[in-house]
Amino acid sequence: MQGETTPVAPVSLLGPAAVSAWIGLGANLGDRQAALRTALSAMGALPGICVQRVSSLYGSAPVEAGGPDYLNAVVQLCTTLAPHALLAQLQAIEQAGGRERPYRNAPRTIDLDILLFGDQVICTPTLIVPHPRLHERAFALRPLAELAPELVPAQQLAAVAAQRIDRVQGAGWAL
Ligand code: PH2
Ligand code: MG
Ligand code: MG
Repeated sequence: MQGETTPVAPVSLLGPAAVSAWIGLGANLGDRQAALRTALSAMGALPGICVQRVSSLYGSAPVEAGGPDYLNAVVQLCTTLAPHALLAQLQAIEQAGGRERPYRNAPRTIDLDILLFGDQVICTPTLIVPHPRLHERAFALRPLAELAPELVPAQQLAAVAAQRIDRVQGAGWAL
C-alpha cells in the first residue's frame, strides 16, 4: 500500500552494541566518482565499521555553494564507534582525499557528513546530529530516502523538490 514502508532492521556483524549511522558523501572537484569510491572502501576498512548499504549516485546542483555540480550519495554504516570517534575517522578519510577548506562550502574533493547516528541527538561544538541542514537538502534527503524511506517525511522531500538532483543511471558506483 502506498505510504507503507519497511523499517530497516538493525542488522549487525559487529554485535548488539552496533548502531546504524547514515553518512552523506559529496564531491565536486576532480574525479568525483573515484573520490566517493575511495571514501567508501576506506570506511569499510576501518575497525568497528561495516558498510551496510549504499545509495545510488546523484548529480546535484551546488546548494548554498559555488563551483561545479556535485556527485552525492548516502551510505548506511553499522558501527561500534562512538559518534566523535566516527567523526574523527571520517575527517581522516577527507584529509587523505585531499580535502581543503579555504572558506565555508568551498568546492571539495570529498565531504563526509554524519547525517544520523542511530536515534541519537548530539549537540556539541564539533558535531551536531541529526545534521542540522539535512531537512533542507535534496542531495542528502533523496539518497537517504532511497535507502530508508521511513526516515524521510514526504513533506521534507516536497519542500526541496525545486533543487536540481538526478540519479545517475548506468554504471553508478562501478564497484
Ligand atoms: N555540500 C555542501 C554545500 N552544498 N550542494 C550539493 N549539491 N551537494 C553537496 O554535497 C553540498 C552542496 C556543504 O557540505
Ligand atoms: Mg557537507
Ligand atoms: Mg562536511
